[in-house]
Amino acid sequence: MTIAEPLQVIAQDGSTAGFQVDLSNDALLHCYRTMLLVRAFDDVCLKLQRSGRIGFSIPNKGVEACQVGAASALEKTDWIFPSYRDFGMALYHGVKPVEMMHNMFGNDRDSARGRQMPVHFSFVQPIHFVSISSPIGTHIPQAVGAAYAMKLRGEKQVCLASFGDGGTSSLGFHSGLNFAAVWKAPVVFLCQNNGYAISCPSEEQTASESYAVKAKAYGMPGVIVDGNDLLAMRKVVKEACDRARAGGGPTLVEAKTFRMGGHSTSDDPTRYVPKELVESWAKKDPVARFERFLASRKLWTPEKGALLAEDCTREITAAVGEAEATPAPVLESIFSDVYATLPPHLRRQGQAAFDLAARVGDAAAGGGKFPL
Ligand SMILES: Cc1ncc(C[n+]2csc(CCOP(=O)(O)OP(=O)(O)O)c2C)c(N)n1
Repeated sequence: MTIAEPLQVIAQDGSTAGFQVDLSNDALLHCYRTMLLVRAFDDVCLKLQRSGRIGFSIPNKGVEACQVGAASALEKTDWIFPSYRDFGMALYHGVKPVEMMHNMFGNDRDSARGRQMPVHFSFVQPIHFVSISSPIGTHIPQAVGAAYAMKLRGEKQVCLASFGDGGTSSLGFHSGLNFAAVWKAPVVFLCQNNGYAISCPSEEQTASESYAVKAKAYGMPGVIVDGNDLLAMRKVVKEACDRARAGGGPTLVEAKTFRMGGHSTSDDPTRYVPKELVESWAKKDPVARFERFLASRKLWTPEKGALLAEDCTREITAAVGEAEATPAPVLESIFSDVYATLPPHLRRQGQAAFDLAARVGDAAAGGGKFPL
């Protein structure tokens, strides 16, 4: 069996062999800064978690171009059904790091007011970024349903459903792709194949020759793309969005990439990822490749890059200061925004909890801290 070569636009040396770049210099620099912001967010969150100030985070190092290139192909009216490793998609579209940081601390300004785990962001502005869902694959049929609704209403939006290689083993993947193709729903399925589902390598995940080939069985196009190449990602996701908007139905995009860190802050990848593999992918670092591309257009020097990286770290550090200083949600907020009229049994249970907190203090009643 031969596996198609992943589509590539930016060669390792940064050249693009006459490719027509459809982004302005400012837009290219915005993509670059977003990738640096993701890296800074990652670094700072790792330190926060290790020092016990937040409970949990998800590293994104290595997959930044995949997220940002895909996000750049979307319109602000489109909807993102993200995986938990898609920080760059939110940041690219203008979600402020501090809004994400409020969620990392589960404080009173977190959009879920502390009712979700850290990293489980949800935003309605400036783009619909649907709440990250921990159970793998559940958001895939949700994206299909939303896309089908858009089609029935005659709207021209697209849903992007993003998931990992492990996500392809979920029931949601199979039912979602099947119905999307049958209904010609305007949805783009992005499988970020980063080689592992926690410690499970791809060769134990599937016996198929690739993930993209699965598209054939459902009756939609499947494309393999270099996930460390921002412009190649943009190109294939944009083509898939255009087809979806024009009524041509869904596409499955397999982006080949690599996570250059742990699955989460609770994971130790040195126990299962061979050192040589990490070293070989480090040479294909997506941020360094984009820097070489920008340099070829006179948009980047090491000094400019260092200044921009410092600027991103400052922005993230300021976000931490603001989020950490924001109080935890008050206990009474557990039912806010949940019911129009609180059912009597919950009113009784809530009252019992509030009475307990009044007697023994909030800390004994939970204290709003994430228990990891
Ligand atoms: C239904 C379900 N089964 C198992 C888990 C535990 N789990 C959390 S992340 C993960 C691996 C997912 O890997 P992949 O989809 O490849 O995404 P990646 O983390 O590599 O980005 C698993 C098995 C879960 N969250 N949900």
